[in-house]
Order: sequence, then structure tokens, then C-alpha cells
Amino acid sequence: MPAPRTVLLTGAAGGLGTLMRGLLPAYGYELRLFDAVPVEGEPDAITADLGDRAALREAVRGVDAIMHLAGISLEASFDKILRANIEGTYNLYEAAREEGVRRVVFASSNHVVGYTPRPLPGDPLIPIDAPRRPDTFYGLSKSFGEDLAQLYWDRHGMETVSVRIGSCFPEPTSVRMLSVWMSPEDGARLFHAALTAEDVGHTVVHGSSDNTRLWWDLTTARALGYEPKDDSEPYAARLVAEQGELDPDNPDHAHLGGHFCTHPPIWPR
Ligand code: NAI
Ligand code: 15L
Repeated sequence: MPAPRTVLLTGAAGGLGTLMRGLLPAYGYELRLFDAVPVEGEPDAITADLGDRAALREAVRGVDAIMHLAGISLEASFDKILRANIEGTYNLYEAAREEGVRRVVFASSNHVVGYTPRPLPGDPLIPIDAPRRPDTFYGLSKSFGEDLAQLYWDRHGMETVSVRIGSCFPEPTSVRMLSVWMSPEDGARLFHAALTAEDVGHTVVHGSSDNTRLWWDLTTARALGYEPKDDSEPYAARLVAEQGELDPDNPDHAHLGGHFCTHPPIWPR
């Protein structure tokens, strides 16, 4: 596959979309932006919902690849998740298939495997083929997205890299995040690798920086050519002083998915 140039970025108004709008053009991409809400300062962005199949068809026409970030990014009622994340992702894949788009990078999440026990010091890293244990309807919808991607590869030859993102924010804000944090710069490196690696079929990767306190294995991400450069450890002393080390007796700290397993944050809209 020739290296993609024009990339449709769904979820462009969101936190990660905003970070990637800043970072990805340096890799040579021309971004076409899509979101349910207007993207500030971007009058050409497409404002449409993932439920609008005609708008999606037009949005994907002529792009070389899609970075699919749009959707509900926290927990919500099953009905809301069904519309935005399950039907919405299906609508996007159908539009992409109809328009002949060959590559998708799908923003999956650690919450697909959120109930996996967090590794204690000395335990092996969580492998990429750990059994799926979604911690929310949100995590379940990302698990669906990964299966949809597999189906579209097996049946239609459409390639996807599903990135199980840990926490991609400018800085880690909790002791848990020290283990799953992906710096925005490493996020751009990983998404670039996912957009350009050859013959990915459907590949699932963990998305994080090369953290000292890493919980999961980055082998499949590195196999795409991803070379993380950041580590959350410089933030550790301050966060541990403020919050304390993770407590083996605290249920919020027992699993990869953290408090999503106990009291998940709810999507506000
Ligand atoms: P966000 O909530 O800031 O952004 C999501 C964007 O999707 C919003 O701008 C929203 O308007 C748009 N959106 C929601 N429903 C839509 C619909 N039906 N049609 C069109 N647009 C819709 O989330 P964030 O943090 O930017 O995450 C981006 C993606 O990455 C999400 O899919 C999220 O699940 C995934 N992810 C993010 C992580 C992170 O650390 N930021 C971690 C794991 C996964
Ligand atoms: C996610 O999947 C969410 O979209 C993001 O907002 C964070 O909460 C992240 O997981 C996390 O686990 O820290």
C-alpha cells in the first residue's frame, strides 16, 4: 500500500483529535476533519454525526486512510453507546468499504481488557492476546470495533490497526496513568506507524509510552515500526507524593481499567 497522505480524522474536536491535529501534519499528512461538534478554528471541518451515512460517505471519499477517534469516550447508557460507538463505527466502515478506503486506525481502549488484574512488580507484562474482559459498555463497544475491523479485513481486505490506547493526555494525572500513559508525541509516532506499516491485516496493539512502570507488552506496536521515546517516570515523584502508591487492597487499583471497573466516569452529553 502506498503511504497515505490524505487522512480523515474523526473526533477532530475532542482531546486526542486536537492533540493529533497539532502533531500529525509534521509527518506529511493532510487531514480532513470530522466531528459531531464544530472544530474550533477549522471552518472546513465536516460537522456531522456518525449516524449520518450520507455525510460519512462524502467524508471518506478520496481519502487514503481514516483515523477513527470519534465516539463516546467514557461510560454511558447502552443505548447511547450503541448509537455512537457500535452503529457509528459500523456506518464508518461501510462508507469506507463503499468508497474503497484501504486502511483504518481505530482508537480502541485499554477498557476492552479493563478487568485484567494489574500486574504487580515482577509479574509478566499483560500480553496483547490476554482474554477480553471489558469493564463497561464503553469497553464492550471498543471490543465490538476490534471484531468489526477483523471482519472487514477477512471479508473485504480492508486493513485496520486497533490501538488499545492507555491514557493519552499531555501529562499523566494519576499514579495508575504512570503505567498506561502515552505522551501525545508518542501517540503521533504510533499513529504514524499504524498508518504506514505494510501488510497489517488487522493488528491489535497496546498504545503507551515506554514507561518505567509499564503494565503491558508493546511488541506488536514495535513490530509496526513504533519507537516510543517518552517515559512517565519524571512525573512519578510528584504524583506518588500527592496520591500514594497503588494499594493492593483498594478495588480501584486492582485492575488495568482502574476506576472504570468500580465507578466509571460518565459521558456528560
Ligand atoms: P473526546 O471525548 O475528547 O473526543 C471524542 C470526540 O468524538 C468528541 O469531539 C465528540 O464530539 C466526538 N463524537 C462523539 N460522538 C460522536 C458521534 N456520534 N458522531 C461524531 N462525533 C462524535 O475523547 P478523546 O479523549 O479525544 O478520545 C478519542 C478516541 O480515543 C475515543 O474514541 C476514545 O474512546 C479513544 N480513547 C482515548 C483515550 C485517551 O486517553 N484520550 C484512551 C483510550 C481510548
Ligand atoms: C479511555 O478509554 C478514555 O477514553 C480516556 O478518557 C481515559 O479515561 C482512558 O481510557 C484511561 O483509561 O485513562
